[in-house]
Amino acid sequence: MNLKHQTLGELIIENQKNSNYSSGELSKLLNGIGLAAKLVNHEVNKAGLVDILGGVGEYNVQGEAQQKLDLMANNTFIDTLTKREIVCGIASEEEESFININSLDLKNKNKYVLLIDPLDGSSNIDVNVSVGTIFSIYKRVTKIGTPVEIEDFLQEGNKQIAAGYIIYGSSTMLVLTTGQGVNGFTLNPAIGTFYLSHPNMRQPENGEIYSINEGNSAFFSKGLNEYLDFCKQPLDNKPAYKARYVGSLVADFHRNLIKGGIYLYPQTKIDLKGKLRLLYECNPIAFLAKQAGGEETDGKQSVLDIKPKKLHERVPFFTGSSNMVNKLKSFLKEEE
Ligand code: AHM
Ligand code: MG
Repeated sequence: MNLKHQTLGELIIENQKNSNYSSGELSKLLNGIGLAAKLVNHEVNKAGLVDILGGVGEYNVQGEAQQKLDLMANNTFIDTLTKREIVCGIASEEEESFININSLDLKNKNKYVLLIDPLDGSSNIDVNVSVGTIFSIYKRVTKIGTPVEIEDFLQEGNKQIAAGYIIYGSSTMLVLTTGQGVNGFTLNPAIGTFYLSHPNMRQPENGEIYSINEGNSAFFSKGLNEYLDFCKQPLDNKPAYKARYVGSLVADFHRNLIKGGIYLYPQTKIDLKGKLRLLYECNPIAFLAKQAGGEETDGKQSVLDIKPKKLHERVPFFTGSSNMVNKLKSFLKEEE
């Protein structure tokens, strides 16, 4: 079959034959994520039509105003996956603590836990700009059949079994890795099927785009500001790089994955750990970047090597085309 005619479901079944995870559990989980993504996509797409926009007047665990669609996406992913009994635990950026599905059902013998940012970039919802869902899957480390524990979630990113994102953009795409490269699927909304539109995605080694909230530059380190000056240095009478920043990690990463570029969310003198969450945002995106031939770092080490201490931990994060990230690292190293 022509690869481009393959669906997400077909590719999952095909991978199942070749992988160690042949029990079908991972396949069911990935299909469940695909289903929840379609439900969220449906709501996000009609957001302008119904009274669903705007905040709900509540604050999530990070102290940020929650949007109605944030809550809807959170509930949709949790309900869909809990009802299908395909995970033993879920941790969400929108929930203070992890959800123990085994304590609801002691017959639950599933071995995977899911970590999810149900609707990333939600400050963009009101202005019709792309938002996304980011997810990460690990094998639990505690005994199967018992309630999950915090250590099942606090694993290093390099232990991820699968990770991906859904971008609700001009078209809806699901981009996925199970550790054998990266594949991108585009949703055909007429029939509700994800088709393999971007097989074996590779991030160009070089790029011309840098993506950062430069409005914070007064609070950046000297080394980072010197790197940003370098990005703006003219080369052959034109600027070396273009600045492009959506303010939605999924959208900024997705563009840079395809075109080549670097995304930066550093620590600042005010936010010493940066803004992005290690478990829900940085680890899954870093896994995808590495699988696509790109690079990632927290400025000193791969984020995938960080042993998390808490669920909502934040880290500085830089990811993109390998040569661009390596160049950034040389500027950050000089200031150590
Ligand atoms: P969120 O999970 O609350 O949406 O925050 C994460 C988002 C990222 O998608 C984006 O890259 C970043 O926050 C933008 O932050 P800022 O507005 O500080 O530039
Ligand atoms: Mg987020």
